[in-house]
Amino acid sequence: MSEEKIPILGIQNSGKTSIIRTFQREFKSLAKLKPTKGIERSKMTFFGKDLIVWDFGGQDRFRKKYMNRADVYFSDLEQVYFVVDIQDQNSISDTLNYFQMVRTALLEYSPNIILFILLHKFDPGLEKETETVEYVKTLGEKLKTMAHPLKTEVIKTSIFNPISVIHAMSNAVLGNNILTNNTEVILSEFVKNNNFEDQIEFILLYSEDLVELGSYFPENVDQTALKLAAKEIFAAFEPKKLKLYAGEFTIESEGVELLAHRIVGEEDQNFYLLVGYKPEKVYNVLALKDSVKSLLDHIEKILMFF
Ligand SMILES: Nc1nc2c(ncn2[C@@H]2O[C@H](COP(=O)(O)OP(=O)(O)OP(=O)(O)O)[C@@H](O)[C@H]2O)c(=O)[nH]1
Ligand SMILES: [Mg+2]
Repeated sequence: MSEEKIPILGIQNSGKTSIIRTFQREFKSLAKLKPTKGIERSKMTFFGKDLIVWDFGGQDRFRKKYMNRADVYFSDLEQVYFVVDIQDQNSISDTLNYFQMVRTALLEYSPNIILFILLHKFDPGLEKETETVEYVKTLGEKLKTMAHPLKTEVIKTSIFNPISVIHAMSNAVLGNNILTNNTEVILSEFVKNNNFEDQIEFILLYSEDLVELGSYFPENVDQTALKLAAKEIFAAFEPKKLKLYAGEFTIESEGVELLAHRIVGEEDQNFYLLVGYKPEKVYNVLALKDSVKSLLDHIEKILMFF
């Protein structure tokens, strides 16, 4: 099977290497990262699909090299990530210049790609700062316009909210996958049909290796709660620990209760459905748990085709 190449671009210090390490759950290495020299490749395998993530070190001298050999670096791609540091407004003109160059190269060598624009370092808490939110929104729109006619998707990420990084990177692993599209629909219909809008904080469906296969978030998702829940999720997903748990368990973290179910799929692959809710907002916890069980049946059937 051929390997898919996924480039991650952006200027120096924007957070590319941190994003890759977070996706690989190498949290310990985050504290001691050095600037990336040239291109660093890391190989990952998910669902039998081999990916090579190309971490394009972002210092100016390297950027020039990539652009001089654009035919080599930017041909035959399906998707590209471009990382923007939203906290460093001084570097934004540098970022926009680089973005423009990358766009030109992609239009020439891989015009059908999806360009994922990561508005990065959108750390938990920033969603409460009106000015930052406005700035980030405008920046996202500007980049989308600049990228035209390339297909784009704008995603906010932060290494302090690992779920946001997994969410963004799962696109690379799964591509434009029918299963994930279906799962998204099923999860949001589940919430709507049961009138759970005000009760459920989030729903996540993960594979064993923590690729997100689908998610539900309400419009005004509480980032702080999610971050805390994420910590618990990652603790629970340590492979050794996981064995201790039965098919179903709950975790409570700072007011968010996490209902976790393991689904065993074909060839003994594990999948996890995580439903986060605040008990004080739920009218009837037992009824909620029952509904989640029926959702599980539904998802189980779909996973069989995956
Ligand atoms: N606040 C905040 N800091 C971050 C985040 N992600 C990365 N950083 C910090 O940003 C700095 C640069 O991160 P790197 O991942 O090394 O950046 P890079 O894009 O790989 O840089 P080059 O290799 O030089 O191209 C480090 O100090 C990280 O700790 C984030 O989500 N929030
Ligand atoms: Mg780096």
